[in-house]
Amino acid sequence: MSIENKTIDRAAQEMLRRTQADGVEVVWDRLEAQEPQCGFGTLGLCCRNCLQGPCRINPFGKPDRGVCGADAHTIVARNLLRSLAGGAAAHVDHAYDVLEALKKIAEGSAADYELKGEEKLKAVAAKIGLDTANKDKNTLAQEVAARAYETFTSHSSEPMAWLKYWAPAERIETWTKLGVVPRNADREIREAMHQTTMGMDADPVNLLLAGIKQGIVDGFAGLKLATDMQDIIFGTPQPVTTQTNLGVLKKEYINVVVHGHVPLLSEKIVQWCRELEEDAKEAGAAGINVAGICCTGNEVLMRQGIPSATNFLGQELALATGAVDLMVVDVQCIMPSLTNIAQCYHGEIVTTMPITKIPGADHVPFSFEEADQQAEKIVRKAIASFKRRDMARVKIPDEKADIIAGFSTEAIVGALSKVDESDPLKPLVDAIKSGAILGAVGTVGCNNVKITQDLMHVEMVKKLVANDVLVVATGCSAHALGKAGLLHPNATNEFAGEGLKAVLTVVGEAAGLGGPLPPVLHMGSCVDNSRIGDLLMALADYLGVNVKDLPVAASAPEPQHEKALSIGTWAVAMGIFTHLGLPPQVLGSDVVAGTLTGDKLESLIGGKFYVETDAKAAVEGIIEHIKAKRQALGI
Ligand code: BF8
Ligand code: SF4
Repeated sequence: MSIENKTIDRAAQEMLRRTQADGVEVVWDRLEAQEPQCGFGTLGLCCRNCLQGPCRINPFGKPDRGVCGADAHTIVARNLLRSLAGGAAAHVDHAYDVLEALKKIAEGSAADYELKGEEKLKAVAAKIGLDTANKDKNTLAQEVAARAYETFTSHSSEPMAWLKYWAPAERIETWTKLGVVPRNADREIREAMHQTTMGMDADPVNLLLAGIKQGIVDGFAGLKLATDMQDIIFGTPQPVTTQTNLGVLKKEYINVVVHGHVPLLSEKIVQWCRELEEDAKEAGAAGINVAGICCTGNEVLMRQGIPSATNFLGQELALATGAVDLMVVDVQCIMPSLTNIAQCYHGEIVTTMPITKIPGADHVPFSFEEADQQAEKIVRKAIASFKRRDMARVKIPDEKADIIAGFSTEAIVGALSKVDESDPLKPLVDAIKSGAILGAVGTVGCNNVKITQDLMHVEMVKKLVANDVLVVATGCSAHALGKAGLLHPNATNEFAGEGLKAVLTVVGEAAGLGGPLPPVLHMGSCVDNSRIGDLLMALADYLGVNVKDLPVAASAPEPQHEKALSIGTWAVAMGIFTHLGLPPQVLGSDVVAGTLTGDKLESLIGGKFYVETDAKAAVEGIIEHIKAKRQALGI
């Protein structure tokens, strides 16, 4: 495969030429070594859920059952449910960590942090029915944390706490009818594991309903809870300008890269990189430069304007610059190969979490109680590592793009309020009604090595905005769009349709940008997809309709992680038409694939999956859906 077919990112292409010349193996090489990938696995038709297996089903004949008698539909549905539980578990565990942090900070046992998001704290407390008057922030935060913990500790059959507070009544009613309302996040994930063990559920439709429940668990006990807690601890993002791509690394500086997902550590690393600036200079560097990768990169980008180095598929290539002195990781989406690449080019890999260790990496255990001490230790390691760097081997691609990020729901409403202070959503809703904005699409999710890096994200979004569709983005999609210049106001003039351009210009100028807003609003990390949910719920509320009736869609053009599947399932459960640019491993069962993409699911829940691997066709399908929703609304 040519380098141009591996990635459209010019910085990544340059680094790939380097790794190829040096004979250093990276993710694309490992995919090639795996090919042809197992056909049974690709279709979801293998099962190793008990020791009588592994069993595999022949899609064209015999055997058509596993040893225990499970058929293709059971096996495919069971495998999918396990993946969805995996995705939900990742986000819920992340949320639980930041909830625990909030509690400790509020109680004073994590003294290295202070609560910066007082406004958010009050807004959340009011929404969940707490009396906010005359309480200091730490007392109020303890009360919020206690309520949030009920999401995990309730033993009743009531809807899960964080869902009960935030989900629209219409959704709870719909989910209740389908029997998919989660009660307790941990219990539901446990139940999914139980339900998929040998000799349990064999009914594919029942298993799929359980999968939808996992999506709802993820959306409320994962995404929403994590975002709320993080905003209370670190503040709600507001627009920031910064840069993205490997060109943000600086040769003369000590380069520290934060990678992973949870901002508890990365925020501290950013702080300590600033505090140890003088020590860095003493070591001969011009200073310390921090850059982010993946979603923890998005978190510090959104709140601190820290530049982002690259997205998922570029993580090894950042090390191939030879300029990364230290990469510190927390959880999720971290390639175990990083230590090999660092050995070839330079740089120390530091793991920090007890459930994410990598052989060859240095492990510095992270805790909220001693966060400053540990962050300082890690940054000092970076300074020591810089002294070992071979400057002759540093090769930083001269590629970076200017971006605006930080569009939390609050920031978007804030910008709109500059157009209409008393009724901020009105300008947006009017633009949608008049057709100046046809609809909105959230492009989210990953890179996947099976798809040319960033290509599907960028191609789809250029076509969407040209058709007057407003795009909001998170996760690695936002990184991809940033690298391609789409998170900058110039892209509005270059790519947006006339209607969209006019609206973005009015709002951008009113908000003091001196020009349009970018055509793509960067709303944050993957857990920040909850911000998109909040915005949609607010819009639906304003219009007096349900989220499922809005002219909107979601798209994960290049999904790779189980989290992308569980987020997508949450979107479908919210009633959203959800595009995937690559089919999940379910094609071995027409019952499963057909149900997930079928009209029956849409009639029951309002949303469904739409799989299309071609960018142009995918955009056509999405626009057709948006137009049908507009027609149904009579606009
Ligand atoms: O949580 S988009 S590759 S980094 S899983 Fe991973 Fe996918 Fe990137 Fe963020 Ni989300
Ligand atoms: Fe085979 Fe059934 Fe065991 Fe799966 S659960 S490995 S299909 S015997």
